Amino acid sequence: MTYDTGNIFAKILRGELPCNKVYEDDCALAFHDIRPQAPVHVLVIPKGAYVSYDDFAANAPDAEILDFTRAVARLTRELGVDLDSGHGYRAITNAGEHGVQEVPHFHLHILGGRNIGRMIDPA
Ligand code: DGP
Repeated sequence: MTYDTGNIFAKILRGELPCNKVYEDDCALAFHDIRPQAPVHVLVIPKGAYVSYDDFAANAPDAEILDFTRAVARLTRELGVDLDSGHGYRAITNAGEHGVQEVPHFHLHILGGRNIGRMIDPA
């Protein structure tokens, strides 16, 4: 799947649209989800142009995957949802049609601040 440079998160990365930023480093940006589904609902995205987790996992250079993963750990600690200082969280990424992905730039949802409940709606 070709990366669409006009997607909303690409515009946020270019500074063309605002976001409520909570974390940024060389490889990643994290900001509050516009439609929060938990007290903590933050999206973390790589700065590289990847359509989905599937694209990122298959095609990103090793260093980018490592840096992104470490950025997630720093973010969860800053958010206070990590297992040392907090009560945990759920990390979700939606990919493609069956994953019901809305924005075609890879993003990880970090959900916490309460017990998140069942993993998926069984319906
Ligand atoms: P999904 O692609 O299905 O994983 O969901 C995309 C998420 O992105 C959804 O929870 C709402 C959020 N979102 C969509 N547009 C914006 C936006 O412009 N700003 C922010 N902060 N979040 C957005």
